[in-house]
Amino acid sequence: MASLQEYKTHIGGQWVPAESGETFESEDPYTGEPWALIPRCGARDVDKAVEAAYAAWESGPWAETTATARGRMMRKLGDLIAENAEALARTEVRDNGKLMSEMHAQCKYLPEWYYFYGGLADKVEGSVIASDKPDILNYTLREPIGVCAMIVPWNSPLLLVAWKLAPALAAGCTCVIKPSEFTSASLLDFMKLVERAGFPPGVVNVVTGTGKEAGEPLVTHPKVAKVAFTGGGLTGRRVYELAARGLKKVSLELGGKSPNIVFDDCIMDDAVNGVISGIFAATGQTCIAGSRALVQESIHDEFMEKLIEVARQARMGDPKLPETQVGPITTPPQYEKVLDYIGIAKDEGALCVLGGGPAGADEGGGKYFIKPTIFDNVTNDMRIAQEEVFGPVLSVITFKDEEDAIRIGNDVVYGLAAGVWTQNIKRATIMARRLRAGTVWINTYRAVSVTSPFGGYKQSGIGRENGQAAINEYLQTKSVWISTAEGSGNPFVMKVAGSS
Ligand code: TXE
Repeated sequence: MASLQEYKTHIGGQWVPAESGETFESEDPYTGEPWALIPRCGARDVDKAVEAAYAAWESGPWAETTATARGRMMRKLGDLIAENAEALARTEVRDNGKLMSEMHAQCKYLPEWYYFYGGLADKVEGSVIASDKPDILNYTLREPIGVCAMIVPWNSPLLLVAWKLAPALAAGCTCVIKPSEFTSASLLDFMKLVERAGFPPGVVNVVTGTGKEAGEPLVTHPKVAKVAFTGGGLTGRRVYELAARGLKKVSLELGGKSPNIVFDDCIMDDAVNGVISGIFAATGQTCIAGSRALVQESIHDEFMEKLIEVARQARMGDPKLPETQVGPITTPPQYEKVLDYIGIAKDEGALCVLGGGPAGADEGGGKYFIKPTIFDNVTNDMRIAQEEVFGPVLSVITFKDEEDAIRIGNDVVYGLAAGVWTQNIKRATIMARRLRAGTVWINTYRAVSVTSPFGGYKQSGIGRENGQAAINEYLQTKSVWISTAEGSGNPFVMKVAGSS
C-alpha cells in the first residue's frame, strides 16, 4: 500500500497534530483505499482552538483590524483560491469522490464568496435612531458576535465552509471549523491559503475529528457564541439542543425531500433534464436533491419513457475523468443507508423501473457505487417519499392538478427546495407562492448563488446563508445612548417616552 499523506490541523496559526497524537485514516471513495492521515482532535484541541479564536477576537490583532482591511484580506483569499482552484478540486475529488467536472465549476466559483462578503465588510452600518426623547442621541453599532463554531458535512466541504466563513469574517468574527471526519483534507489544504492571505493567528482554526469527540466539545464550549451547522436532521437537533444549554445563536441547514414538479405544459426535454439534474447530479448526495418527481398524470407515460432513456445513459466511473457523470457514494455508512432505502422502497411496493442496487465494475462502478435508481408508483406516504435518502434514488409520484401538486409537494416535514416545470407564468407564480420551501426554481434546478438567500422552511433548517442578509447571522446590535440633558433626572423612575 502506498504511504499515506499526513496532515496536521491548524490552531492558533500553527500546524499541529492532535494533542493525543492520534490520527484516523481518510478513504478515497472511488478505490476504497485509505490515502490520508488526519489528526484525531478531542476536547483539549477544541479548547485550544476556541481560546485562540477568542483571544484573536477580543484582544488580538483581529479586533483592531478595520473592516476595510478585513475585506482586503478576504479578496486576497479569493484570488488565492482562484489561483489554486485546480489543486483544491483534486483533493476534494480524491477525498470525497465528487466529480472533477463539478469540482472545477465549484472551485472556479468559490472565490465569489470571499469577494462578495469582502466587499460587504465595510458596508455594515448602524443607524441613528429617531429618538422620542429630548436631549438624547441614540445610535446603533452592529458588532461581531464573537467566536463562531462551524460544523460542516462531507458532501461539499469547501463550498459549505465558504457559506459560513465568508460572512463571519466580514462581520469581524473569529472561527473554529470542524469538517466531517470523512472529508477533512480539502479544508486543511485551504487553510494554507488562509495563512497566505494574511489572516492573523487564531482568526480561522480547524479541529478535525468525529462529531462526538470534536463536534460536541466545540458546540458546548462556553466561549463559542454562535454555531453554524450543515448536516443531517438528527445531528442538527442534537447540536441545537446542546447549543441551547449555553443560549448560543444557532443556524442550521438540514436535509430535504424536495419535490420537482412536472406539469403537462412543460417543455418535456427541459423537464427531463431538470429531474435528472435534481437527483443524479452529485450522485444525489445533496441537500437540495429533487428526490420526489411529481409528474402530472396526463403525461406520466411519455415523461417516464424519456426519463428512463436519459437516466439509463448516465455514465458511472472514476470521478477524476471528465466524462464521468455519476460517481461513488462518499462514505461507507451512507452507501449502506442508500441500499437500505432501496430495500425499503421495494418492500413498500414501489416499482423499481431503473437501477435498484450496487453497480459492478463492468458498469463503471468502483467500491461504493449505486446505480441511478428510479421508483415509479410511489405514494407520498411511503418512507421512500418522506425520508431523506441522500443518494441517486428518485421517487416518482403522480398528481392530478395544481391543487394536488401543492398538497403532495408540501406534505413532508422538510421545506428546503422545490422545482416547477411549466410554461404558464400564472401557474408558476402561484406555485412559487404556495410551495413551502426556502428556494423555488421555475424551469431550472440546482442553481445557487452567493447573492441569493438560501435556507430551509420547516425542518430543513433555521436561518439563511448567502445574500447580503446572511451577514446578520454573525452580527449583534448594540444601542448607544448619549444624554445631552442638564442633570440625570429622577433616579427612581424609568426614562420612558418623553423624558430623558
Ligand atoms: O451528517 P451528520 P452525515 C444528511 C444525509 C445523511 C445524513 C447523515 O441524509 O445521510 O445527513 O450524514 C458532525 N455534535 N445530510 O453523517 O451526522 C459531523 O462530524 C456536533 C444532509 O454526514 O449530520 C459532521 O462534521 N457535531 C446534509 C457534521 O456534524 C456532530 C449534508 C455533519 O454530520 C455531531 C450531509 C454531534 N453530536 C448529510 N455528530 C445537508 N444538509 O446538506 C456529528 N457531527
